[in-house]
Amino acid sequence: MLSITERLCPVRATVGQRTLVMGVLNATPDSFYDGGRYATLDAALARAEQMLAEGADIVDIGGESTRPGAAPVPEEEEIRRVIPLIEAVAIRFPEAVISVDTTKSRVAQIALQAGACIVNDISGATFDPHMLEVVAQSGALIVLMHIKGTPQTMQQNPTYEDVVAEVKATLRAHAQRALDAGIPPEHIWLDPGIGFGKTVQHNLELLRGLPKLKSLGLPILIGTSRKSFIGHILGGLPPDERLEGTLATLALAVAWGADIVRVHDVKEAVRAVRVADALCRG
Ligand code: YH5
Repeated sequence: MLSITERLCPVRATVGQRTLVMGVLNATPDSFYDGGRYATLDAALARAEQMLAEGADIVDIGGESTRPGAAPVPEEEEIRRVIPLIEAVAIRFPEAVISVDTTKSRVAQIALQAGACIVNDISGATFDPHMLEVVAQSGALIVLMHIKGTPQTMQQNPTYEDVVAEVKATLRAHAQRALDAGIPPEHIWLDPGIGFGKTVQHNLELLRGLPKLKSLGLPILIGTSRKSFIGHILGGLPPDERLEGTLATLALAVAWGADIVRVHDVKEAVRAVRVADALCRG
């Protein structure tokens, strides 16, 4: 079994050189249209294999739906959903870099023992007081995302005086807390949290304001994939019709300094960011 430090090598060597693609793998029961646990695990493993073959640098495995208004998932249920899949992916694909999408320190701790090396925390490590110590003592990398409120409340009339300035100040504070907890700067990525307590206009301002977030000096992850602001701009298109709009956001996010993009459509995203990288990074 590789250590967390060894598992992190490929991302540490490439981040900042080219745009990394994080593929979304949902371990929620509705995601693979199936009641039986083994069939579900098999379908999810097949999807992981496909994403890796399509060029995903990271596979992001989550068991809690963080869509607006979604009910929280109890810790034991999240563990039942996520840990067998992380273990299976880590064993079948020993080179895969796995992140766990969770806000719970116990889920993170078990996931890191099962083969994950990145914790993707949509709360910026604010929902669980033990998250930063778990990440610090394991040697894992953490993604600290901005959210206004909770997934239950975030879309209830979010307001900001200056969304870019407020998100930047919060992300700076999140990073400082992580540093104070003993996490090295090379193990901290920041994310403005597109769609998490933001209106369509806020999301657009945040993407346009990416160069200002870059001045925090840490890698920036952007998650726009299939999100509702894209459907809104395109006259109300449903999630499965938002690929082209997503690719437009990726190209500009790369131009404005995104280092990692989190996407559902790996093949298309890899092609888009490779071309954007060639244009932007020479
Ligand atoms: C993110 O931005 N997002 S889960 C609603 C949709 C489509 C997609 C159909 N986890 C992020 O992907 N982690 C999620 O409407 C994330 N950054 C990071 N770091 C939400 C999601 C989605 C929601």
